[in-house]
Amino acid sequence: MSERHGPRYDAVFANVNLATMTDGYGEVKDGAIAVHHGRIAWVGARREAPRAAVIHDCDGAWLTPGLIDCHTHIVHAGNRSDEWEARLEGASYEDIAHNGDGMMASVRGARAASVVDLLHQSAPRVSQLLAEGVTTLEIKSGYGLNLQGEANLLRAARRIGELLPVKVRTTFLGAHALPPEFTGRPDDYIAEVTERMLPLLMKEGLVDAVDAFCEHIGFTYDQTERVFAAARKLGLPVKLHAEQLSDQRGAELVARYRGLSADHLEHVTPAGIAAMAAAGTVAVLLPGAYYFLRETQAPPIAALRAAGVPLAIATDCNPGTSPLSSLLLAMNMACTLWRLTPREALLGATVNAARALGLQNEIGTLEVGKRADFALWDIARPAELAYAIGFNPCQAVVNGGVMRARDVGLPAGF
Ligand code: DI6
Ligand code: FE
Repeated sequence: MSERHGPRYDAVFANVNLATMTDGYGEVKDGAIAVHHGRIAWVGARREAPRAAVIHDCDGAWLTPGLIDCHTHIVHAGNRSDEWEARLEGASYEDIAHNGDGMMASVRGARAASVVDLLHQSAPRVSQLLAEGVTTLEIKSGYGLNLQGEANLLRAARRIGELLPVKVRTTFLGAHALPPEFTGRPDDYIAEVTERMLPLLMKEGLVDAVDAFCEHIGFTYDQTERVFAAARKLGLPVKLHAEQLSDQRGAELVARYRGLSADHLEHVTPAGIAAMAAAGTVAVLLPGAYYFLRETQAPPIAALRAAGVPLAIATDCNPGTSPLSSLLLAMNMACTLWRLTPREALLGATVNAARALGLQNEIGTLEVGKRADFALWDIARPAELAYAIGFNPCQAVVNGGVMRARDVGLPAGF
């Protein structure tokens, strides 16, 4: 490095322990990491750290890749604590869905809300995630179930990415439930989703991926395949709510379309697992929904692991089945309820979550060339991240090389 031309790096974070997540935790004790133009430019031991314009002394903190919540319905209006209370008094999720409540209450709420309403209601939940070191967030539509409603949810999702320090990936989930206007005509609704909604939303730049709910209270295998075929025609990647309540062969279907992920998977079969492993489709585990619905059928973790399927963990933040806005708690639940190791849990919220979004070359590990998105933690060992219940050891967050305070909200005036 030539002194005359000044330092080659914008900033160095020194006096840190790194969990690079490149080989398990990929620990580098007493390390340093340099950033340049928003990217990671150097990773190594502190004693070899290069010069930089700015040196951040991190006081022995642990530094991990920014966390990634790869499955959320976080943009929604209102909540369903009334339905939750009814369930505690004896009703089942299916009973509620068949009564036209449940998800339909959220649909009515979303349709009545403006983009600004959706933004105001959702930002506090997003802020909660961002305070836990989340730097990338997937947000699904699926409560509009018509062109205007779905567009507004996705516009609010995009606005969140503009107004808060987080990268947002949007997923169009038009095939989430059958809207009341289409009662008895699910195939006509799928035509509306594939022939009108998806192309128009795509044209507005609102869709990064396409999802569906393949379930006896959602859509059939064949209807889901029509959605995937439409996505493929537009060059969009697919993912699927698969095998949450029953086996529909959804994992096989999404793997056949080389999908990014199959999500939930409590009822996935060996054939589904084999298909996912062959296609490189990530298993996104959602312990919040399992917990909140008091499910008893755990996803077959040992079989997924044995097949080499990458395991990601996400909040599934939604008002009906997972009113959870803590990714750290999701990690704890995955360990406690399903016996993931704390290392698998952190891999699931970093490198494998990146893969579930198709962003594995961009984020998820501390490697030269990736975006400089980090979380800094006041912990002694990485396992503490999944260990604590309802405790947040995040000290600060770095987005694209820029350090920010842990707690952030919408800018004043919003
Ligand atoms: N599975 C879920 O757990 C959520 N959506 C889905 O397809 C539930 C969404 C809701 O009940 O509002
Ligand atoms: Fe979901």
